[in-house]
Amino acid sequence: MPEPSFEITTRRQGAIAIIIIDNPPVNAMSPGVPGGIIAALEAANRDAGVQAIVLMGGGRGMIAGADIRYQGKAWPEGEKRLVDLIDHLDRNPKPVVAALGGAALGGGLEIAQACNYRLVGPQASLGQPEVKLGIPPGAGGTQRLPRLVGLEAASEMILSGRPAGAAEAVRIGLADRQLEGDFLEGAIAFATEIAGRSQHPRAGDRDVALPSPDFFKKLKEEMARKARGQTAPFAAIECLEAAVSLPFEEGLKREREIFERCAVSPEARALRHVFFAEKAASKIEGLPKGARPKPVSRVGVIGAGTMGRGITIALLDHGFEVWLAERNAEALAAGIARINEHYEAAEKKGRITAPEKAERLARLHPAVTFNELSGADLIIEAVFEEIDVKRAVFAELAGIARPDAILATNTSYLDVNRIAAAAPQRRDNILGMHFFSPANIMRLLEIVRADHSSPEALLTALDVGKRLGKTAVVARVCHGFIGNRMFEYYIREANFLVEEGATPAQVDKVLTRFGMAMGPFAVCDLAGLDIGWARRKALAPTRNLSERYSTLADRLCERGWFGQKTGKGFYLYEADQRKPLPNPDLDELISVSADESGIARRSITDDEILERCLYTLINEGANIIEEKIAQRASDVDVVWIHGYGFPRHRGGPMFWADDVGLDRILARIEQFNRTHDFWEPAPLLKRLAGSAQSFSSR
Ligand code: ZOZ
Ligand code: NAD
Repeated sequence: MPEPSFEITTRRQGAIAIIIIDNPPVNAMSPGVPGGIIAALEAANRDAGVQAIVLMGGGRGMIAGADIRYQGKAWPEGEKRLVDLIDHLDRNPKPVVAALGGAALGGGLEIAQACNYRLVGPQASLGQPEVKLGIPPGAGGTQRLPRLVGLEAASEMILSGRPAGAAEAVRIGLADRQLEGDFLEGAIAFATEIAGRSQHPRAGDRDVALPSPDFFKKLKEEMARKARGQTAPFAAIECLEAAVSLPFEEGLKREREIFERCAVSPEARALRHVFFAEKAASKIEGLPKGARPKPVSRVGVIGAGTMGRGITIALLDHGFEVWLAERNAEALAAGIARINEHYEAAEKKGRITAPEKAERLARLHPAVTFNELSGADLIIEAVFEEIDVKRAVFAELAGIARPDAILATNTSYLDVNRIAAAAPQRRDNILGMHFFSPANIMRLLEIVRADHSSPEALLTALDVGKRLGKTAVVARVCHGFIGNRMFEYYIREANFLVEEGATPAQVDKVLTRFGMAMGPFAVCDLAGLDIGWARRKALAPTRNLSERYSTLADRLCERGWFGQKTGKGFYLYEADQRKPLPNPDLDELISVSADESGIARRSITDDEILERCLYTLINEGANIIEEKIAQRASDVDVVWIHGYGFPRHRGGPMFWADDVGLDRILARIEQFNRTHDFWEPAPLLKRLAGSAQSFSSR
């Protein structure tokens, strides 16, 4: 861990001492910082000329809370902690004003709550995001926040982790005032105004009222639905109950006990891992120091199908100017009409206003020919998943696009190097930008680094992804990149299990109970079974015939059962309904498929389902890491959390594998391999398990 280099400085203006916390980049409470602030407070208390103290973050004005790198780890012996600072603030003899110009999160907001007054600047963002890290607030947040803003508002903030902006903070009583103009001057003026008062408010002196007798019961029911499988939200509710049932000091003690229990939980470790994994994902190895993204404001999108429309909406929602092209005028008009419908519906639901809708649509330009894309900084292709169609599009673009424009393909599986080779003179500026469906909603963006993709092209794609609010992960070229390549093994295993005796409903139940957003069969029905069928047919000539293959999904497609879109797939769907019902005709197909493969069907345990579906995922993840398709094991975790609904609180498949133990996973895979003879353990998994290492070391 790098040595923290922080500075706590005190300035004086008249009777006001201003303590500034500088611990770049986010002014977290690293070792030394709480102690430094306590020392500065004590010095200001000793100074007879000081009547009030302003406490604020330096730089962008943040106080980002605890240093997450130290959570769950030993704190340096003898070093003051965040809670010591908060205890100190709570009984500081001179009034303290927290001046919050930027984010005050977690422990940062708890510091502010222990101050007598809170001021916010227009950029302030005040939140208790701890449940997102698997812990309840642990430095008084669950006891002080309800006393400041009421139990309802406090519960909402603590259980959702959603930060409040400046205006909301003032409205709910979390902040005393929003400052306009010079922030420091405003804070000093406020401190001067309150300095002479004989009494200063203290959160702990207030009472907490219970909004209704069944308030906590309802909250627990709501969390049981929203936070399936997680413990931190329930721990936070326990703390909030203490705020109502116990005196303030007792409540603080109770909160601390609960916090300490949670800080070392598997959930907290997993969520901390994901926090840092997401930050790491945006770092590309081996780029020259001076490389910079190119500016992008005008984007061309080719193909107005499912993905092209979603990508266009995402771009319009985030301020880009978009030229949308299709293969003919009808397809273009149909695509534009669907985008209009999307915004109409969004307006009707109150998600956007009429002027916002008009402004977004004004930035959408139908491009009747590709020539109209000649001014674009970036062009994203989302045409049919056929290599020749895509290569023809890129060859045509080569003669039209600006020489420095970045050209991206949204292909799900195809070889981006072959696509780039269709425009060889531009191959440096070509890469994959693999969005997930629905592209305006799903957070994952796989950036596919082709052999010749330049640093600028990669950084531009990353920058655009960030501006779209996506979590981007860089992958190298292979069939299906990181996510879809692993998904194929996962689905294949789910099909094998059904052939052997499980039901789709049983498989889906086991995986959703584990925490997956949806089960594999429900996902296939949603995506459309025809998509996988088309790919299997295309790959049939090169398929290794010695490998086990389930014909089940093909049989469904042969009957025209494509899932939700046809009302029938692994499940049955009533008109306009998404609720999966049992498909009574499925059993027969399963039997035929099993008979043909010579499989005697048996009863399969939930444990076997979970192990086989997830271990095959992990096994392929290991191959992807070994082949350097993913830069690091944690990138695989980020892909699965943001693209495939893997439960965040389990840290992603590779983190979870480390937790289960790689030796155990290897032993089970070897056992399955003997029984079913279908997949080989990955060499990397064998090596790591054999040397008691983990994926986290990669
Ligand atoms: O970084 C954004 C953010 O939201 N950070 C997380 C803030 C958060 O979750 N704070 C709560 C922490 S938990 C807590 O405070 C409660 C607690 O433990 C109570 C303890 C009680 C003890 C009881 C004992 C019995 C933020 C909005 C702040 C800034 O966003 P930006 O987009 O401007 O910057 P990023 O996200 O790119 O971050 C820049 C670098 O800073 C690192 N970082 C951020 N927050 C951190 C942190 N490192 C340590 N601790 C934090 N809290 C971040 O990883 C990134 O690092 P690099 O290396 O990638 O540059
Ligand atoms: P789609 O069939 O819904 O849309 C493709 C569109 O491209 C059609 O509107 C078609 O008219 C248009 N088109 C075809 N050839 C064209 C050409 N030469 N010039 C201009 N337009 C042309 O397909 P989709 O689901 O949107 O998939 C598009 C791409 O995105 C594929 O590469 C696919 O693998 C990928 N993708 C799809 C999903 C998904 O879930 N649907 C997810 C991620 C990536």
